[in-house]
Amino acid sequence: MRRDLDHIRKSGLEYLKALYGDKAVEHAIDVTMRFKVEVPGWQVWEGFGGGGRFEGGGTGGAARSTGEIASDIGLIHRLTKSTPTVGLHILWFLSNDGMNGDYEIAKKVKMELEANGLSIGSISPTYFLAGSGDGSFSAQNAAVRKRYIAQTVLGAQIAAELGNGLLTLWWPDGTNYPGQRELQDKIGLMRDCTVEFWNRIPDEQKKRLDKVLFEYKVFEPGTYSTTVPDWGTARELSMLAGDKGGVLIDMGHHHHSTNIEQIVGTLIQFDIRGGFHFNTRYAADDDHSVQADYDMSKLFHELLSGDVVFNENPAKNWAYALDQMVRAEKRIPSVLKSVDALKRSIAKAALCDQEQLESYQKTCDLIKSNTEFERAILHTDTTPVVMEANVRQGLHPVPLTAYYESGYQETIERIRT
Ligand code: AFD
Ligand code: MN
Ligand code: MN
Repeated sequence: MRRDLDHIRKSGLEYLKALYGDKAVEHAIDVTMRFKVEVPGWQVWEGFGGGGRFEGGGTGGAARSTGEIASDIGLIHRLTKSTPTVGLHILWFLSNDGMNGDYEIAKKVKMELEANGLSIGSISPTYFLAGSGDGSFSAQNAAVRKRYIAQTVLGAQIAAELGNGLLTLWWPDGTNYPGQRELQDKIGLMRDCTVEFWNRIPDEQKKRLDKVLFEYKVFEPGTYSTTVPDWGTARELSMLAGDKGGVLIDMGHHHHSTNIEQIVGTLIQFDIRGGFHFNTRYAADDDHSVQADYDMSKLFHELLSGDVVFNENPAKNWAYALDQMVRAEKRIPSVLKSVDALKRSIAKAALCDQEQLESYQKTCDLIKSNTEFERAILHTDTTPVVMEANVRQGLHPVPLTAYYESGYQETIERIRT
């Protein structure tokens, strides 16, 4: 039965206005229309042998080239008006030999993206792949460290001159056994290489960089130790990158019980530049598409109340990107689902009656505070807000439906064999 989407949208908005008032609903619609999220190229990429970034055998239709990546994400942006930038991994997309990055290729990819209404987003040096068996910045072999430092300096140049000034750094460095390497040597080398790459970036490029975000991960691939395992280590390293250094929070990179919104609040209160890689993680890495769960809307409560999403000073705004890639799922639908989930979540946070909440907090009445917080951030279905935001932007109320009806998936599965 084809649902009457207009009736659902209009009656749903009436319900929400009864709950929160016209002004709050209009604010939530506005916030939902304005929110933008980067889609890194690997979200739609077939990867090595057609699967995830680490394995083969993925579903049909995944993009095989940067041109196809640009075409796929360009369609996602046309369907959502929420994904104008594309993140690029240097050795995956900007390299001829898988060992060194190539500025000329970056210029070509920039044109491919622009031809699809997109622009370059974050630049990620690739510290894994061939030659990183003993680590990258923490490798014992100076020639290995030198190669990765050079790639990072190139990444900064591409980010500054061709991109939006965003350089995002994640290292696989770690160990699998006690005694495999001296732990202090590894973090010491990481520190020294960070100082060296930052010193080698020309001042002109440093000025044009927006953020250099240091991503942490509690484990994987290292199972005994990870050299950058938490936000504290990431923060220490980021302070070596002058006033551009910050911390990148990847949802899937924490122990399950970690209170991530506490990390967000701390970074905001200490005025530390930040960014997100959004996904859902049930177990380990190779993260799944985003779900509009309580965690996600609690995060947006911190981000909106900390004014790091739509701050008038762009330097204060955090960088927002997806980071997911499960080989078993069709790529474009999983990204459209994630964009929808993020919009639902920010809309919940935007509906929260902060004034009422703070009045309860002042009385130290735990249940009143918690139930007021939950009213918007846990219990409210913001489908009508997202549908209205889409319709006002001239989009199909449900972009995923529009995609399925477009026939694009059948086409790419047919031609990308
Ligand atoms: C892996 C890492 C990290 C990184 C991503 C792209 O865990 O999340 O951001 O690959 O390099 O998922
Ligand atoms: Mn990540
Ligand atoms: Mn990850």
